[in-house]
Amino acid sequence: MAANTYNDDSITVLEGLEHVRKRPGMYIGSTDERGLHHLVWEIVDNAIDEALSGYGREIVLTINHDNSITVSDQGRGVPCGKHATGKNTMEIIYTKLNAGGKFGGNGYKTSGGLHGVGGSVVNALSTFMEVTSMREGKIHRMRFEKGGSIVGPLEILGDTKKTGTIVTFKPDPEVFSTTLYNYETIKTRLRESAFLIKNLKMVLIDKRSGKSDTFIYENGISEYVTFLDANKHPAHPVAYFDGVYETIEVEVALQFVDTYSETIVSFVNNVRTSDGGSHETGFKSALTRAFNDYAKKFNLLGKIQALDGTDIRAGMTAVVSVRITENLLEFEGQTKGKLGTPLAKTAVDMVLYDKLSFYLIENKSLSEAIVKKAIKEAEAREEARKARNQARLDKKDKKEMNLSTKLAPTSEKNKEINELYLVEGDSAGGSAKQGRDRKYQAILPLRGKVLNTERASADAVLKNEEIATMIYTIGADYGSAFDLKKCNYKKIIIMTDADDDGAHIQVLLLTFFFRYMRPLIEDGRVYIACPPLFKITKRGKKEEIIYAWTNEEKDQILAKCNTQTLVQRYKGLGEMNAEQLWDTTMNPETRSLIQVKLEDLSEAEAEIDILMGNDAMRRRDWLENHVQFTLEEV
Ligand code: 28G
Repeated sequence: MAANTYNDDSITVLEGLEHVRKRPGMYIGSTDERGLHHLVWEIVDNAIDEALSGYGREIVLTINHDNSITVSDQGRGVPCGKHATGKNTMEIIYTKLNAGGKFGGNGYKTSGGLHGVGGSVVNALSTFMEVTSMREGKIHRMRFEKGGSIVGPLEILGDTKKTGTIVTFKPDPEVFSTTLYNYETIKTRLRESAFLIKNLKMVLIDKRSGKSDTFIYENGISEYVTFLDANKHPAHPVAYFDGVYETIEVEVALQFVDTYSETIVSFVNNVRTSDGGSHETGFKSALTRAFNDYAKKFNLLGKIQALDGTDIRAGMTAVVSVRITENLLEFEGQTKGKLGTPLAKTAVDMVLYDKLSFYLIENKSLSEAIVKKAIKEAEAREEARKARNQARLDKKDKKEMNLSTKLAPTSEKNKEINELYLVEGDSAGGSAKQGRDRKYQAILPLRGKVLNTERASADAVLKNEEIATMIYTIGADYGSAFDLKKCNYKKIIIMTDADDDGAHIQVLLLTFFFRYMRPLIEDGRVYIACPPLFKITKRGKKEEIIYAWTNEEKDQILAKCNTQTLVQRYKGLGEMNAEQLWDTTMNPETRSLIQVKLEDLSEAEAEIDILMGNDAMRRRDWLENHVQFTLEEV
């Protein structure tokens, strides 16, 4: 029987794959949702590599009913001839670690070289994997089960004129904490690849829901910038620059819009560098130099010495993509999301400076407008700095910026436990002030809508009273000067009504923290309070009050009640008295808090401005997809 002939071989082969199953983290980072999706990226990257080598322009990814994944490409087909070892090459590629899939030795055609582990790792972590290779006129197929065991020899299924590879795999539930694939996650990634590789067609099909999307971009990263700037008002068509320095290929697309925030998304070999690195440094350097040289040349600076990079970049969206040969690749940082390669700085700087300088002269009115905006930003910063100094002086005078009327501070100073509640509305703020534990809970009521910091200039943001108060009470400055160590609070808790307005206020505050105090979010200090939706009063000898946070919970409670009950639906925090607010929402023993985490900060960065348009539904969607709400473990 065929299975027997394969048994001996599979034992030796499995030594490698067994290690993958024992220590999956070493190969795919984690075994949670992220690791689960990592399997998909590995297989898709192989298909992309084949396309980058010049074979096939279309990749189709199907999420099957059973959460297995099928990827197909139109490349040359995985080789399946006899390997030097006597086995067929396909078997080697999918059962030996680091063999095949990724093409070594032919320059920068790998997708990142970060996790280049490929098909065998995916095989090791799957309940089954099936590889079909169409080449040399035949359809070849091989199937593996339960972590890469060979079920039978390579089969020839028939003849074909096509070429390409089809891989299907099903992640092993014994390995992963979840095996449910997320359509949006895969969609975002495929779209990103399509943006990065001009004319690469990416098709996504979800058999579970019937959803489907196709991505193909003739103009690559220029269209990426257009996508990121949807809903904004561009000051000019996207500018695109490319060139090669030594062996490094550089592509930059950028656009200035009517808002003030800065978005830079960077890539190395089509892999996102979420912490930037030398290529981003080179980009910023070229931009600052080109604009300053231009401004000096045309006498636009006036009293100012030089423009600051951050001021120039206000309202700029840019995508920077470089391709580097494997021998030059260096990554830094804990998550290896930062490019180290020093030559990449020089490359981007050199390529961009010349071309951008030329562009600025060719587009004088635009260049002048950006320089003027940057000068205004610089002046605003200077004003804000003066205002801060003044505030410090005022504080010495015990005037405390007339904050004392609004902020109810904690009675004890303890950065390690103190909490700041940001409360929607004055009336809820009043209850919160009464109900709180004043030792360590501070209350700041917010009047009306919070300023949309995405749409406002740094100047306007800092002049806004609510925001100035927040910056002041948090006490750790903001922007590049933000210093987490100085933060006065361990937890910053957003407490709003559980309605649309409340959700809007949450997003506005998160946007502010994201743009001006990002380390707060990264450090997990930002929370959302969860007020209950229902108050159930049980009538009887002794009246008893029970709270419910969801409809289901309410129904369960009512089903268990045999006495007369009164159900009250809370419309807002204002309907709760101080004691109720403490019991349900502020008492650490009974409250539930949602910790705000951003799964992928650069993704959030790119989309937060789309989000800040006027569509409440899209905002909700975004929040649900991108902000991980994790219930605090008490
Ligand atoms: C559909 C999902 C994922 C792939 C290929 C094509 C070749 C290949 C893949 O070769 C072994 C090692 C270095 C050459 C290469 C075919 C050359 C000639 C290939 C994929 C052989 C790997 N003919 N397509 N691997 N190399 N698609 N899609 O995995 O020397 S993997």
